Amino acid sequence: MPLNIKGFRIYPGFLDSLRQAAVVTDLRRVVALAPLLSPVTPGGRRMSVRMTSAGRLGWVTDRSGYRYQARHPGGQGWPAIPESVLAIWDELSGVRRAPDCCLVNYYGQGARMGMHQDKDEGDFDWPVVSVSLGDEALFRMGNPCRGGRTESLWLRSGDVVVMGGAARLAYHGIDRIRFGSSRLLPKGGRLNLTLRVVGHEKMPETP
Ligand code: MD3
Ligand code: FE
Repeated sequence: MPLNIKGFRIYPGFLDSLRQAAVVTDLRRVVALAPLLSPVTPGGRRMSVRMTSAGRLGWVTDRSGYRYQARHPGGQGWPAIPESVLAIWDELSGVRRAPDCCLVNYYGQGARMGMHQDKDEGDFDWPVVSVSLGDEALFRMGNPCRGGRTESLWLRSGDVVVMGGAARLAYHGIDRIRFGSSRLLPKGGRLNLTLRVVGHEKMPETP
């Protein structure tokens, strides 16, 4: 059965191989300025996905919690979101403001991402645009509450997903990748970009 969650739109093969390669070239500069990190969750577990960000704000996690912040943990500001990536947002997001954050997720062999909601942003009314590059990934989409039935689909290199409306707060995750299924990245693996409007930064909890 196809995914039929209001607000979930998939554009299979939206980026041709030339555009995929151009985005990867631009991401090499992002990763050179803001190296990929192996983040640790507030519960103390190291994530298997490596991450960095571009844009005004980047998403980070450590023992102090999940948040957006203006600097890479190394101290430098985040690099700008490449034009090749902003163009995808402009074509598909349906909104006229720029994203604040491009979260860059790298999945090496065996990496996965457990079911979660994206709710560290200040405003959930804006869409999220996700770009898949490299190896195929088994994506799982659930409901706005934990549990219930889920649906799975393979995301392939060049696919773009737009999450808006009810889908924006649905639980989702990546169960596994097919390491070596794409030749886009010479060393294999998968890159996923998520473009987000963060709005105002979430304030630390006041005791
Ligand atoms: C559904 N990334 O970075 S992208 C994430 O492939 C994340 O790396 C996955 O979940 C990945 O938070 C999935 C598809 C996606 C992105 C954002 C969403 C699905 C979403 C936000 C709300 C609902
Ligand atoms: Fe997510």
